[in-house]
Amino acid sequence: MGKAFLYGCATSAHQVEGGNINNDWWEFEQSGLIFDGSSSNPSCDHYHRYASDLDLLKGIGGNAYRFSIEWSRIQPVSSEFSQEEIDHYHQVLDALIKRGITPLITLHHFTNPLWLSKIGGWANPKLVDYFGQYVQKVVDEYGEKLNRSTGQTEPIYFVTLNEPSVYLLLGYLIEYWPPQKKSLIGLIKAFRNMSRAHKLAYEIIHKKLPNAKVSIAHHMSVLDPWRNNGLDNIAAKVYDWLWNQSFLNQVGDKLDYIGLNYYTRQRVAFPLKVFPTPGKEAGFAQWEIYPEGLLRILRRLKLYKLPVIITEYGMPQEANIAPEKYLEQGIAYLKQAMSEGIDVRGFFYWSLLDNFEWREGLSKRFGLYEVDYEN
Ligand code: IFM
Repeated sequence: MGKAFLYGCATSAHQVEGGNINNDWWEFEQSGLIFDGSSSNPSCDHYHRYASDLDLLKGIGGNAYRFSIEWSRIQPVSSEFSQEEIDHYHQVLDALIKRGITPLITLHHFTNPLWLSKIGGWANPKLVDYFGQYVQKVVDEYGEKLNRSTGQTEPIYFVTLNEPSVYLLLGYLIEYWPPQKKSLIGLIKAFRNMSRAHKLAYEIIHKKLPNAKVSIAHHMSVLDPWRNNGLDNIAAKVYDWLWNQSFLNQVGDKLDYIGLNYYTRQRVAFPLKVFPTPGKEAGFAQWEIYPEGLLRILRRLKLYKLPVIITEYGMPQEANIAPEKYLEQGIAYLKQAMSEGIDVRGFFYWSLLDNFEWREGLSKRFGLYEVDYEN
């Protein structure tokens, strides 16, 4: 892994860019399903303002930026890649390199090109090969530039899939996000196809870029039993395995590091009831503010004997604690983990800017920088 500790912020294309009208989320937004009636267009207009946004990151001392390439931009239809959009991300990479900011590139952050959702999305095994073709295109297009910028000695960082377990739960079990399914069979198929897609992408990236470091951004929560009794303990262990471990273990042999997205702790009661600690529900997401959970999760990850990059850490703004306090506490726990010998190589705050918080819309804010959407 690289010499410098990666220290920066994360965003995702659909949440910040504006104008992503060829994916399944845009279609979902058009059906009036966003709670505050907002939409992802233009959001922060990062598509046009990325350079000044990167100056903001640089201005607070960031040396790394996690962002995603929007698949539906560069491959708007199955038979065609858009050179214009490919060039856009060339420009974003140039802007990062010019500022001395290390990119960490996410290849899939929840959105799918419409032409893929129309053929059944991730439940369709064809997605694995399509994802492979897209990843091949990305490394063919940007590989040389990335290699040159690292002098072929420093790593080139990739996240293949952002939070597959969140995607699978919300999209295939509780009908909260597209594709709004409630199907255990669909979920199992999508789980399998996503893990196969990660493994294929891992091989494709390494073949082209031997210096690459590839992982997923895995959402993990502390899951404590509600009461200290046998049944709640068993329920917590079962849910912990499903939520925190199943996908990670499935792809564990094809990870160069663990990308960890950490936000909160939840309680688990028998038979499988999951809820925030009563009285500690904070902000719209009802997430308990529990920064020490970061240390607890990092200690657990020692088991995998892989370096860790914290690919997201953040909190909703109305959670009754100042974000700078929450950030300070997170960094203190991170330092504690490192002093215990846990190999953490980077920390990305979610998020650089307020942005489109999926079904909760623009009014739910996570940014270090506040965005005035009217201007
Ligand atoms: O906004 C999301 C992001 O897309 C994935 N991780 C959690 C964030 C906050 O909910």
